[in-house]
Amino acid sequence: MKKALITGITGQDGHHLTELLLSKGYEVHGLINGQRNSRLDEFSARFPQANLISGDLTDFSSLFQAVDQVGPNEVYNLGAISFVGLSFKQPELTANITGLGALRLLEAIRKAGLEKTCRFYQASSSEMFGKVREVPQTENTPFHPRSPYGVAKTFAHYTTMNYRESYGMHASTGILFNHEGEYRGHEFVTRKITSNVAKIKLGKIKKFSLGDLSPQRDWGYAKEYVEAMWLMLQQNEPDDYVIATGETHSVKEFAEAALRSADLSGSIENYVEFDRNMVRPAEVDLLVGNADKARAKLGWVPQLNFQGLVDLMVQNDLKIESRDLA
Ligand code: G4F
Repeated sequence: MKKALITGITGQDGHHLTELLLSKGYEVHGLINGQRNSRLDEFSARFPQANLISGDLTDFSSLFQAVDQVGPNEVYNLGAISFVGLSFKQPELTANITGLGALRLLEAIRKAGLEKTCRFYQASSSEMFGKVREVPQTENTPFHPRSPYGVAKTFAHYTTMNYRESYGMHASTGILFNHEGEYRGHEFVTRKITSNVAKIKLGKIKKFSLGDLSPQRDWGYAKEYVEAMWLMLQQNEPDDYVIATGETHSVKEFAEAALRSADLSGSIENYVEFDRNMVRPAEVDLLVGNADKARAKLGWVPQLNFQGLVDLMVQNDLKIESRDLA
C-alpha cells in the first residue's frame, strides 16, 4: 500500500486529494498544527481513515519527525498562507510558511534518507506570473509576482527545482491557476460571491460587498486539479506543469454568472457594493493559462466549464444556506 503525506490537508485541495488517494487505496497521512478548529473537525468527520500528525511548516524538527515516522512514497506540499490578501498583512509569516516551509520539507525528506524513494509535489501558483509577461502563460513564461504570497511561492518553486537538480529528487511543481469548488474557503472571491448570492436568493440579505471587479482569472474545478497533482507524481520523470482551463473571466463576470445561476434578475449594482478595504496594494490583472504540456504528457484535460463551476458552487451554497431555514 502506497503512503502519502499531505501538508495543508484540511484545506480545499487537501479535502479533494485525500478523497482521491483513499479511493486509490493509499494510506493517507496529514500534517496539522495541532489546534482544533471547525475545518479540522469537518475533515476528521469526513475522513476518519486519514492519520493526522502534529507538525508545522515553520518547525523543521516536526517535519523531520513526520517524514521519518511515516516513510511516505509521496509528499504533497499544499500547506501555505494561501489567501493573497492576508499575505500583504502578514508578509513575514507568509514567507516563512509558504516559502521557507517548502525548503524545510524538502530538507526533512533528504535528512530522513528518502530523497531517492519519496516523490514530492510542490503546489506552485499562477500568482507567480503576477504582472504577466505573456498571454496565455506557460511553463516558460517569466515570473513577476505582485504579492508577498506570489514572492514566497516563487521561492518555493525554484527551491523545488533546485532539489530536483542538486539531489536527483523526483520533485515536481504544478503551477495551478485558480481552482474552486464546494470546499473553497469563504475568504476567496468565488465562494464569497456564491455564498452571498445564495443568502440573497433565500431572503437572508439584500446586498454584499466586493473590491475590484475587473481582475480576470482562469477558474477551474479543484477536484479535477488534484488529479493533475497525482498524475505528476506517477510520471517516470519529475517536471513542471501549468494546470489551467485556458479561459479567463473577470470577477464581475463571475458575480453575474452566479446571479444568473440563482435566477436573480437585474444588474449587478442591485446586489453588490464596493468595499475599498478589499482592494490590494498591487493587483494581478489578468491570468489565463496554457495547459498543453499537461494535456500532452499527463493526459489531463479540464472537464467542467465556467458556468458549470459557478452552478455547482451556487447550488452547493443554496443547500447549505437552506439548512437553518428548515
Ligand atoms: O479569490 P481571490 O482571493 O484569489 P487570488 O488572489 O486570485 O488567489 C487564488 O488563486 C491563486 C492562483 O492564481 C492561488 F495561488 C491563491 O492561493 C488563491 O487560491 O481573488 C481573486 C480576485 C483578486 O483579483 C481580488 O482582488 O478577486 C478580487 N476581489 C475583488 N473583490 C476579491 C474581492 N477577492 C477577495 N478575496 N474578496 C473580495 O471581496
